[in-house]
Amino acid sequence: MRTRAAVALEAGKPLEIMEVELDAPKKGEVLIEIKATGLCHTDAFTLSGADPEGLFPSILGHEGAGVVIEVGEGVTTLKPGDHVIPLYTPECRECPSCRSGKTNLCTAIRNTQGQGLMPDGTTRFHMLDGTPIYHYMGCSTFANHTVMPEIALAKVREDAPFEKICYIGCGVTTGIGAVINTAGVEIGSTAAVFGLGGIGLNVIQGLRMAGADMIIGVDLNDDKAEMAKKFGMTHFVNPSKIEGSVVQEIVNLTKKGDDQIGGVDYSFDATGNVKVMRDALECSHRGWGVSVIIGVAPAGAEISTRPFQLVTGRVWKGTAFGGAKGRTDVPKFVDWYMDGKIEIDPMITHELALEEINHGFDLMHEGKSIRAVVKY
Ligand code: NAD
Ligand code: AHE
Ligand code: ZN
Repeated sequence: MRTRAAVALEAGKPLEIMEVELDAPKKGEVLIEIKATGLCHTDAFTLSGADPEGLFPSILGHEGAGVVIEVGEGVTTLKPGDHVIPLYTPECRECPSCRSGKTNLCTAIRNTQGQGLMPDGTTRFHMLDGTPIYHYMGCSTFANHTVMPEIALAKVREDAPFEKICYIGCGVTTGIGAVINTAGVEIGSTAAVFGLGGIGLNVIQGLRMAGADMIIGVDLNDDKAEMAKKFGMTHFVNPSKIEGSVVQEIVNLTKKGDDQIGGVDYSFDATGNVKVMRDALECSHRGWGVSVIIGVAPAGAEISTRPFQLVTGRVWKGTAFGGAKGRTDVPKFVDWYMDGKIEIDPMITHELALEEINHGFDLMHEGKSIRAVVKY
């Protein structure tokens, strides 16, 4: 069939809207009509050329929601008409990682996914002249239709609006999951969140749900503070507008009573900047502070700190998709949204047509959007 897509032809160039060919789903695969997709900073990161796994030409996008149109041979858990959220972290429930119960990082199809291919080693997308187009994170939601493995689709309730729940496909789950699954934040905790964008705001929302007392937001853009306050931020620090270091500022903010050491119980990097990751670790409390890396850093970037920071009890962790097991947890996030337990609507600051997708990335780079969503 033919479908419309925003194609990344080359690194650093705007996406091009064009008709592409999409093959029918093969064994274990499902054809989806994508109804809406969010624009995550990771899409911009890959388009920039900084992603070691970035491939071109490809169809980016990994934060979608849609409807099953057709299922391939052997598909048993989905049928045409089902509403689904694509999962860049699948859940096969059979691989050693899934069986371990210790991680959400299913390994069933990770190798081919990283090569922009379906599990059989080929692509379903082609240019009209037959040139293969790579898949992206196994999802490619910047196409009106896509083909995905059954194990990478979460079936969700049918009364949930696509243009809102697409955000659960990455940002919402990553941010809230980082707090609940990865950090395991307790009631009364203190926390610092670096980067108050589409991920950081969801970390803040997760911290409020977990019952954190002090939630310090850090961003270079003052405009991000207003929305963060609405989601539960109690203190704001703009590192470019303080006298000393951001680490010292946070340590001072958290000194209380006879605890004059200071530092937060939990910190989160949602910027992708390795210097910020270091600050996030070093502003966490001696003896027990836990710092979670969420941000994705460019090819070649490395983190560093004095080992003494870890010797003295701080823990450095990372999280992918908030530690969530997609087919199990994503339908629950959709229920939480529909039941009013989590908020999504205020964070979707822009709704665009596919033709306007490059404008959506401009808004992201200018710091003017939280989430822009393309509605097909
Ligand atoms: P975003 O662009 O919406 O937000 C980033 C925020 O960080 C912005 O508000 C920006 O002003 C702020 N910022 C940038 N540099 C800063 C600095 N030096 N100090 C303080 N603030 C700074 O991006 P997003 O969609 O929220 O994504 C955030 C990061 O999370 C990206 O690196 C993205 O690739 C990554 N990510 C990771 C996962 C995962 O599973 N680990 C999932 C989604 C996104
Ligand atoms: N391809 C990059 C890494 C990108 C990355 O870390 N992706 C996150 C999700 S970001 C979503 O917005 C992730 O889930 N990683 C786990 C995985 O298996 O990819 C690189 O550096 O090679
Ligand atoms: Zn993402």
